[in-house]
Amino acid sequence: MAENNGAESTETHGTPRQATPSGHALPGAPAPKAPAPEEPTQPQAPLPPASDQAAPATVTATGNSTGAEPTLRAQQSTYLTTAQGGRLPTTDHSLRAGERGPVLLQDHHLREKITHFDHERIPERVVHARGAAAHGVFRANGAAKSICRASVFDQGKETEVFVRFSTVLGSRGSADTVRDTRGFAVKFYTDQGTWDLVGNNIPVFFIQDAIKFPDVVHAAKPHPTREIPQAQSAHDTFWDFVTLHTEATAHTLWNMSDRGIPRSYRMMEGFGIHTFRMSNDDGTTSLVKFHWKPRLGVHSMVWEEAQIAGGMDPDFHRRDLADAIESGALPEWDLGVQVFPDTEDQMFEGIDLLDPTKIVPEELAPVKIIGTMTLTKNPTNYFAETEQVAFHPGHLVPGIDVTADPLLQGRLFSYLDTQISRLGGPNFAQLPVNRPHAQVNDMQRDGMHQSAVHAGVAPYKPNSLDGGCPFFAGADQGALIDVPVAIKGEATREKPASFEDHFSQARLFYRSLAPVEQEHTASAYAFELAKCYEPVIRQRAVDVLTQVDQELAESVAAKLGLPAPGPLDLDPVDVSPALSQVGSEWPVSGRQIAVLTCEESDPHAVGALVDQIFDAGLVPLVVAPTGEPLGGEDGAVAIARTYFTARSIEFDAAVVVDLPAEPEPAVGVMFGELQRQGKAVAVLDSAMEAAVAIGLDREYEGTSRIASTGEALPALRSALSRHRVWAR
Ligand code: HDE
Repeated sequence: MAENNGAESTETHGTPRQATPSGHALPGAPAPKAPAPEEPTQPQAPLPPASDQAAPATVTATGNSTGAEPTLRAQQSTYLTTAQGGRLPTTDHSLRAGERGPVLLQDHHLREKITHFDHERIPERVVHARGAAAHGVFRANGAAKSICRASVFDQGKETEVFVRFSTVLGSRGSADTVRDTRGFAVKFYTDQGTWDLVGNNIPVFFIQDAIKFPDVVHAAKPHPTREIPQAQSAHDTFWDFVTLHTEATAHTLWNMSDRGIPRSYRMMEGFGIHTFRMSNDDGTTSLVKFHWKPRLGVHSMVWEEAQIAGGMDPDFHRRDLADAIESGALPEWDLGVQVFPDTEDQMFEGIDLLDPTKIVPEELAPVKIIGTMTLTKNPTNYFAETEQVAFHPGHLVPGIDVTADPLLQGRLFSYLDTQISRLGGPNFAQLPVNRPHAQVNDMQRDGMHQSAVHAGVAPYKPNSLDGGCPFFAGADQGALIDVPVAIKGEATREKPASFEDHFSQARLFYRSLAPVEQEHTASAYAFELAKCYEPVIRQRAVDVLTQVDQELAESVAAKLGLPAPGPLDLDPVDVSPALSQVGSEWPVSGRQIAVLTCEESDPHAVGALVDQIFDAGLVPLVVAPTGEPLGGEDGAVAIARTYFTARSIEFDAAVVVDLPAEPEPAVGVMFGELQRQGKAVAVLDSAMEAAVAIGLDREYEGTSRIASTGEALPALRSALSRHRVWAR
């Protein structure tokens, strides 16, 4: 229970009293300028909520709210100034003793400019360093209200969010398209305080206990000797760890599957992984697992695309997210929960809900949709927002609580700790992107980078000098009341028997995949293991796979030239069709379509096709031999790429309108890639022979012959909505 909600309190609520020059409070002393408000004796209605990212109770020395206009505050003057506001006549010439003489130490602008520059970088995140983010809004549909009292789930309620997607292993400048898990962290700025749902795109984790986190990260990061490989799991130490800690088998399998190389952040699922505890208005509790379901479906690259993109466009995912938002193709996800009874053993259908290496198949516990998130705005400044944002799985609101999952418990310690060093002290909650949109009145004071000017003299409780402020809230004022949970047992470093099964869920995942996905997974294992220098590690990895699936173990062994495992006696598992990405149809909005042309192409026909593609909500990229617009300057069709700069990875499908009479080799390479990557190609009759001559296979399942450009989109749509021509 809260200690006090005002009624029996001896404390009074009011504006802090004025301090004397010596710092002592003078009860009831008037403010120097404005007349002092009368000091109330009871808790009052809160002030109106701060506007977007406004600073709660944070006042500058000049009396302005620092948060109300964060961007204005950063760039207030039309003139270039020093950091102290002195206007500058130049910033290109340092002060020198004569035109050719030495630079003078007294040049403050020079020293200030270079000193600030010297300190522009902060330490990158120890994991998840490479990320991209966006602002958005979450709209609740009311379906969670019966199980959760958090106001963010009130029917129709809109809550602002900031979302950061990331890779895990690479440094800040590494490629987006590497094989890795992706972070999916959402900050909900709710009116009851900030709630962070800090998840991943894979629903299981490598380890069951946070105490192993430094070990798995040391194993996965570049080798300490040569600091290679960057952003890769294809190396000895990673495979050494995951084969010796077999609880990592399921997560490793997910990483080796197509889930490890998403097509776009917009096309990833997100998972809270751990089980959380929700409580409703009556105090009834339920256990839940969170799922984000992308409206565009879950889609991946093929390995060849990921590799080419790593060289051609290492910022592929970052660009894709920002372009989509800028063009109005706003990414959307439904948020859902799997709900389980909060039983004493916290098990469901034999699955330990506290084991973060396990999922509960959706077929056993359907995902109930409780709201939708739309990303609406790109960050204004990468450093200020995407880099400085600080998520924490312990940022919770009333009605959402943690469980005893030992991985989650360790995370609750780690995030704040790492942020204190990454963000240079304990006051990073005052940074605009981290400020709650609920009102803040804490008793934390001082520290590095303190930018609030706190009034009053008594940041402790109870106090009689600051009018007793701030007050405690009770449940009816939306206080964070801990759910009483019985804890019993002896302190032990043992793990429960239910954590011993390391393979059945890996098997469940693998057997739920379509054959083409299984093939990709086996190839990924072979690729990564072939990069390991130590034969013993390759063999051990195959040995682990013999606990998962006969065919997978055989296939990987064959690809590595290792002996085939003998017949295996593995328990059968039920499959979960929801885990496969193949077979469904999805909206095609935002997909990129190449329009291949030559210098003589009819600008009207190409222009009409470009319009049709735009009208259908897709993005045309016209490719031509040179950058000269088609049809001359008037009524021209702009050229997005030349054959020299274009590469297959940018397109989800292609329309061949014309080809140059003597195409450069890059065009043939593009056809080969489009086919290998299972992308649909619509070819005008008139261009078919030329296309076949340079490598298009007319028997390829994805090739369609069209008589006019008007037939292009209908010909491509079905393959696009399935993401790929899977029968390639
Ligand atoms: Fe994290 N993780 N993590 N993690 N994590 C961090 O916090 C940690 C885990 C996740 O975009 C760090 O501010 C431990 C699981 C995301 O800013 C750090 C353990 C899941 C992000 C940290 C885990 C995640 C992080 C590094 C094992 C999915 C990026 C920088 C117990 C549910 C958030 C930072 C962003 C970041 C610790 C495991 C998700 C070091 C100790 C499981 C999405 O505190």
